[in-house]
Amino acid sequence: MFKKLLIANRGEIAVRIARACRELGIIPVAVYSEPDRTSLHVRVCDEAINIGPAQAAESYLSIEKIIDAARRSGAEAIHPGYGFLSENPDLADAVEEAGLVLIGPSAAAMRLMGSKTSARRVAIAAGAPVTPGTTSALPNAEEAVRAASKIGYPVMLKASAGGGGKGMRIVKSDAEMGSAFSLAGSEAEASFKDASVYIEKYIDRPRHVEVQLMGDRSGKIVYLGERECSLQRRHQKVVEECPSPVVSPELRRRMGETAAAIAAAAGYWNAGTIEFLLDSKGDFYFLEMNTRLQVEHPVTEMVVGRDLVHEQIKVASGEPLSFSQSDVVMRGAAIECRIYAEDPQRNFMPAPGRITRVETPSGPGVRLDSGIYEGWSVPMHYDPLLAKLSVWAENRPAAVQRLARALNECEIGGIQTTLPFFRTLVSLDEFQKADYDTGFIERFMADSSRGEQVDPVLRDIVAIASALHATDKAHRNYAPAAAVSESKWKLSGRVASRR
Ligand code: MV4
Repeated sequence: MFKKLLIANRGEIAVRIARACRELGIIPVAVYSEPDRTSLHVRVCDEAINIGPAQAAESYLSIEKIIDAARRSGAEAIHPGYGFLSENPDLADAVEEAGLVLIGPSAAAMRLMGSKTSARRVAIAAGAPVTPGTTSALPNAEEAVRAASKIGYPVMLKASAGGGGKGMRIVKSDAEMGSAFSLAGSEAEASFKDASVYIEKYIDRPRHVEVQLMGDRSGKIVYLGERECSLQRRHQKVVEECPSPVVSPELRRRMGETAAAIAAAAGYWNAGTIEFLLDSKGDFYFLEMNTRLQVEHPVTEMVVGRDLVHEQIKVASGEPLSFSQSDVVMRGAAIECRIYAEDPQRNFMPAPGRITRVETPSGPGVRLDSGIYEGWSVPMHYDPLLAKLSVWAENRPAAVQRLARALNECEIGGIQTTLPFFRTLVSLDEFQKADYDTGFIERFMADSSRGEQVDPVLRDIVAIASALHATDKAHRNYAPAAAVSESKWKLSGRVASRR
């Protein structure tokens, strides 16, 4: 096993990986950009290496700086987390070149699944259902019209290099194709430096259901159930659940076996996810593969009772998977909320700033993966994910109740967060009945009679309470000087009686 591991990431996921390192007896090494000098992930690691300025391109996205940091620290392995370099095959190549180990799949598997068109070819070869469409880029709009006539409108143009909904256009008729083709192409070029687009049949109001996989270097692949990720806003997941409330044991087995076959065809090892679209008839289609650990992995961990980061590290070091398909047992239900420094009342605008108060939820079935602390300032340079609140219970209704309880225990003061939005969301009939698709949040927020249920009064109360708390604490810190003749016991008794 590795003695030292470099975490090429920041925030809550870097803290999460450091925890796994501790549990495996591995020394975690942090990297940080200038504004992250005081970040939590730096505090929880044994060593921390400055890798440059705020701009990610010159720090967290610099392969050279990451490899150099690993060399200088003497780390033998690099965990890229999610985002940043996590799905960059050039990092995988550079890591190998440097004689280090990537906690991730091979560069070849990343390349194969990184292109949406080549991933579709792999899925088809594995016998997986894919949406009707092309498996290579279209040369021009005329070819797109020809392909659409075979598929039938509506269709979707997608960037071959895509992901995150960029370079994507719905096309409803021949007449729309010309402009949609050039718009999708230029958006793809701007986002991915690759203008190529392909075409797919459009699936109306799908659910997004993804299968978690783990594979080892011997080629063994195991699926660990699915996650329901349909609650999204502008292609950002907001809430994730395990299991999906709409997937039967039979459908789970079919999706799981399909996902494992796709990963096997790609020569995949490490944690990975196969995303599917699930239509209203219950048919599913391969969408894409994520060749990394995902943000929402905690809900799977809670339901299957296994630590995916432990497994990732063990598999990367050459150990076989510690369990088989028949060992995977799903129990209960888990739900995760992504707490962002964003203002739900202002169209989820990023809201960086100083955090003056943190009250963390706990108790039975509650897990908090956080990258913040009281007094820390959220930098404006990065994704504003602060923490993930996940709950587990015996069944979904109990998990929803527990989530409502845990959300009410949770306070983050000084900045706006998405917490008030979640408190409203859990109270909604549609959420309690799991009656939602990928368009639910946009429709809900656009409906002014409902979007305003995200309580602005509650928001102000939280702001006032935080300010009072900060003042009160400042006084308490100076109090001992005035109470110098009193015993600590009396003082603590007075504090207690004040509550
Ligand atoms: C689709 C689709 C409908 N039909 N493909 C969005 C992100 C990108 N990874 C793929 N996406 C979609 N692809 C076909 N053929 C609808 C979406 C989609 C979506 C998918 C999952 C979760 C949220 C979504 C929100 C809007 C559109």
